[in-house]
Amino acid sequence: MTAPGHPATGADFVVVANRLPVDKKVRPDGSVVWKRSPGGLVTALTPTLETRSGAWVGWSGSASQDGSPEEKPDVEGIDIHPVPLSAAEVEDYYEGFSNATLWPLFHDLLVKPEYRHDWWEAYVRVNRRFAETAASAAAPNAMVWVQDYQLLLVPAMLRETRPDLRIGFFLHIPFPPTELFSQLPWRTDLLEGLLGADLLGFHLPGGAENFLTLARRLLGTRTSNGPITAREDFGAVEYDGRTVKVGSFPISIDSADVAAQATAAADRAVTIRAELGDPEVLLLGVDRLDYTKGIDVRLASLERLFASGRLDPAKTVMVQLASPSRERVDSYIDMRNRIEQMVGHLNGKYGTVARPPIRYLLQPVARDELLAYFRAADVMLVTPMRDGMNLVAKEYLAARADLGGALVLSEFTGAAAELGEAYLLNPYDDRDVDDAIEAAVTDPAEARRERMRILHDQVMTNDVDLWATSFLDTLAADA
Ligand code: ADQ
Repeated sequence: MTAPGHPATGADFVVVANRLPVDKKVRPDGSVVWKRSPGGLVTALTPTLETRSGAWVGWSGSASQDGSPEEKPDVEGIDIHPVPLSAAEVEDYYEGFSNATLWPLFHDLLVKPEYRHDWWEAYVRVNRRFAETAASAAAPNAMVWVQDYQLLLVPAMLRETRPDLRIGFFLHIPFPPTELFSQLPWRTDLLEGLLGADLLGFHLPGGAENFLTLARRLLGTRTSNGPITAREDFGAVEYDGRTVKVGSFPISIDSADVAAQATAAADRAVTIRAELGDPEVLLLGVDRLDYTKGIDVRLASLERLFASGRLDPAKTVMVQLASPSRERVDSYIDMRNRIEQMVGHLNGKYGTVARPPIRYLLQPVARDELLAYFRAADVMLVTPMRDGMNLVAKEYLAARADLGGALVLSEFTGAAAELGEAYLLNPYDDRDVDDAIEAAVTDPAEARRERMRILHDQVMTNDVDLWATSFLDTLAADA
């Protein structure tokens, strides 16, 4: 029987994410083309979307003229439901509340968050639009999986109109401790928004525990207090006559696919090294251009290592591949200027005209080319000040089926919890950063290979399918 107001048909499994798995491009002549975007989330969820009747609710990535409904792109196997955003909503909900309030607050206040009531109002309005679209897409008793910090209010909004649904939520970024989260003028609204879910997933047990503490302190709810472990031991919050499960599900990548593609790119890797003048040491950084990623940390360390003679700039090349991100947000403009200045300074001081030690690209690199760089690099530098997980580290490890290379990894990434054999460092400690990079370059080949053997195996075993399946099985249990 169909409950009143519910669609008679609809999808059994609905993903709700800020972005659709396709990007809308408007050509100069005004015509529209949709391009499939090869994001990790799409790869992770495609098998589930294809085996059930699956739908995806999200924004196309470009502002609508007047908030008018979007046309529906045709994507094989997935029923796409675009959520239109006006230019003002992109500014206030996306660039504003999501990326200039929540993002810095959830990343240890690396820049100062702005608390603006007009941004909050847009966030509430847009979250409601996502929830309404999801409600109309979902079949009775469907499973709905809401993704990430742009949509914290959607679980409760969805439950209000569709109590029949099984609702999961996963946070892709760190979840902060009470002392930071409590700065938010809308802290209880956001907690109540999340508690509309049946299952709340975080990368690390620490994020899940922060959530339980906040629910207890700010809402006075009863919560479990036993330990939480990845995919096995869960926490619980008693709220509104229901039990909300809280757990740790470290995300990963399609490891087998990355390994196979990287092996196929082995020849290109040799060419890349030749194009760079066959340096003795090739260091690599690959990041969205974001102040959380610590690109400045690694550049500052190189300056010290060159200045002290611990690394020879004539024999070392560092390639930094950065993809443009959130280009209209002020803190991103400032950081880009700082990084470009550091690159110029290092090349000016330590390079020759023929051979600058730093090669910097600010453009997305094609997937096969990226994998060839992973395969070519002697040392991968992953040095964030804070990162929920960091998939680049895992992609690099999967790409090294040859057991070559070495990973330098910040302790402040979620990935560090699983990758203890990496050259771990504290990005706030200059000497520790320098020592870790130097060790990764100079340790005996056999020691580096042994570390890589363990790390490569870890990533091959714990892949994105394990992440998605363990979350969805936990969500389906006790339904
Ligand atoms: P991000 O902050 O975007 O993700 P990350 O996990 O490293 O960070 O993923 C970035 C992706 O973009 C990787 O697949 C990488 O290969 C790709 N990429 C980066 N630079 C590129 C370039 N120059 N060219 C082409 N591709 C590039 C958020 C959280 C993370 C969390 C993920 C998933 O901030 O902590 O790991 O979500 O949950």
